[in-house]
Amino acid sequence: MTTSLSSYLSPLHAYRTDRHIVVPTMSAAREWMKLGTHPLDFIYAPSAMGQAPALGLGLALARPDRQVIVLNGDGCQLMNLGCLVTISAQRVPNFMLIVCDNGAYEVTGNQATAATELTRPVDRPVRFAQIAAGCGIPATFEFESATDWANGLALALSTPGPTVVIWRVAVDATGTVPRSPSPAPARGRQFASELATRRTPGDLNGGLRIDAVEALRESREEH
Ligand SMILES: Cc1ncc(C[n+]2csc(CCOP(=O)(O)OP(=O)(O)O)c2C)c(N)n1
Ligand SMILES: [Mg+2]
Repeated sequence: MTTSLSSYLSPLHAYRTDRHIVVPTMSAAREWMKLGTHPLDFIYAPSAMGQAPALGLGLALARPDRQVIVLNGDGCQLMNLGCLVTISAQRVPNFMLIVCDNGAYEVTGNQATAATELTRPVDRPVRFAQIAAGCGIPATFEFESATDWANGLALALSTPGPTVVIWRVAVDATGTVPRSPSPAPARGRQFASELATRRTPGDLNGGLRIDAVEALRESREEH
């Protein structure tokens, strides 16, 4: 696997607008911050592995007018596979979970996960996209290269979610722990204030319209 995380992040960073809330964690948080952050980013850099998708799900439920993109580590995903079941049950069309699958716990020193093919029987691979589909996630995508991702990004982001995207990413041997950009409580307040005051563009990606999102929310509330 030779595709760097930053080469996947760059086209997403260029594509994102005020319609998107981005919640990056672990090595993705570190690399996303290097590209420059947006007021509607929430850098999730505590040690609570596996909880970023739940934060993103809550944001997607609360703000159907925005599209929420969570950038999760594969190790974090393994620590909370059950979040996929909760996410699919909630029918959030405006939610995308991206799993940065580097096969390792990069930020703590590149220890191999139990899912990486390097340590597993070759005939017993772990496929996150299949796990997501088996948990009822309606849209799953897997990308092996940043070029494929750059070409497929618009389609993936305009497909009604919840969506799970897997990036097969090279591990960065020099990877370090992401630093929280500032104290989390202050950032939380600032983020909430931006969400409350920043104008939301009229539709999501020109495809997912607000009225459709509202209709889905109403049908969800009926269940
Ligand atoms: C329960 C628990 N075990 C271990 C840790 C230490 N820890 C913090 S981040 C991390 C690795 C995260 O790996 P991954 O989600 O794959 O992200 P990557 O670093 O590869 O981007 C580990 C093991 C922790 N925070 N919590
Ligand atoms: Mg990892």
